[in-house]
Amino acid sequence: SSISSISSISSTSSSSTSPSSSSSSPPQEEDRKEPKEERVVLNVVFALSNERQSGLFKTGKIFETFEAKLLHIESRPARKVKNSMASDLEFFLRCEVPRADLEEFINSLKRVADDIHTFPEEKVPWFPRRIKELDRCNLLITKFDPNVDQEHPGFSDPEYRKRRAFISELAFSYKQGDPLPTVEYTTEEVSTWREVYRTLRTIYPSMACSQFLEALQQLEAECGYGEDRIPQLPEVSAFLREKTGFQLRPAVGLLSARDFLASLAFRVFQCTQYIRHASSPMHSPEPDCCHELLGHVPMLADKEFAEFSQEIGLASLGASDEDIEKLSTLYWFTLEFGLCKQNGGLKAYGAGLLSSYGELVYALSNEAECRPFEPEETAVQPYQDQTYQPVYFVSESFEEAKVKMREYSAKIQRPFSVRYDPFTCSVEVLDRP
Ligand code: HBI
Ligand code: NLE
Ligand code: FE
Repeated sequence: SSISSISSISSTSSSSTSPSSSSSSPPQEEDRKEPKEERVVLNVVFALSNERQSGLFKTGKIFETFEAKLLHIESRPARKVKNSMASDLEFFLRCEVPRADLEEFINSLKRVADDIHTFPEEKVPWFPRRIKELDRCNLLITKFDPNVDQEHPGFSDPEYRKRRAFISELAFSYKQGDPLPTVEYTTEEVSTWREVYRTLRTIYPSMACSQFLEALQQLEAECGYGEDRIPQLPEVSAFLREKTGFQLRPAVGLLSARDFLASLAFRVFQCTQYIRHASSPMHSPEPDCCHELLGHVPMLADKEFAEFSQEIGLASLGASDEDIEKLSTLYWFTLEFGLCKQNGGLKAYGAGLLSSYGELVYALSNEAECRPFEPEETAVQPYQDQTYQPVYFVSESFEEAKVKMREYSAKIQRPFSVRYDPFTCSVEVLDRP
């Protein structure tokens, strides 16, 4: 191996943001916090002439002083040192150092070695490379959870909370490749579904985009969609696989944007199985099975939407926190709350609109503010996740939204690029030259 091909995207225990996957309960945000003293990974290359080779052992002392951790060391014959002899050596070290001591650490090394070069390593957040690693992408955001959020209509309903805990258990223990769990829904749950389905069904023909209407018709004909029963994950996932290669996996609840987006890169959609509280069928701030099955699933059955979704997912892998924030805002204003022009009228294609009677009617009324979709501007628009959106973004066509989004994603800076390999269901990571 050669020193010039140093990879800058490996992760160490302190630079990885991934939790351990062994526990069956989902990791909380706490688990991913950085250790108190921030440490950085540094690549160091230096040469030692034959006479100064003892300098290598002096570096050991420096490591000790700064509590630096050696991660890798290799040597090779030196190339460019002045008057170099065949026995002169060049060393490559990869090490972890407290950020506060970085400068002093490098200065100390300079005193014992010749021709020293250092490259701080860019910190890339952990991301899944294989579909199996989605088992680690389950960071739960509990802000709208009925156990935490006092505004949640289920907060003061112990029966509802118990039921939610039971259904969550199915998703907690799920591992990629397991058969998808089914839920025996109660009469009350089915009647909530019925109300949601029936009211939305009446306004879809005039308010939903054509791709949605077409897919919904197919779901009704081939996949048991209708007001009398809540469709189950195995049948819906099989349907999507045939249409676009998307598959479902059960999710405990609202996931972090990073984990949620990462699964899209693999054409996996994280799907909640519980249903909203019976007292608020027309709007829920958190995702539930009505949102997933009525809002997302029909859109994911469309080839172009599926591609759009996967592309946002791929753009998110290993992105910085700031870029994740922007990508999830873009996701929010397109795939969740997007509007587009069709046959001279405004139609909804965002899943958050297509699963909420209240907001769908509002978004297409004269009261709502609409602006043209421009990724650079949309990405920094504050959004509302408790109630209706203050603004909606309109695309000329779905094609246009996808192309603009693609141009935006191409500008995100990452020290590598990714490519999805559908044969192995894995992400290839290509270092930029
Ligand atoms: N989690 N389970 C689940 N379902 C979603 O639809 C969802 C999510 N987490 C984040 C999210 N959607 C988005 O709104 C963006 O933050 C990516
Ligand atoms: N507000 C949506 C609904 O009521 O179905 C859910 C949005 C989830 C992000
Ligand atoms: Fe959603």
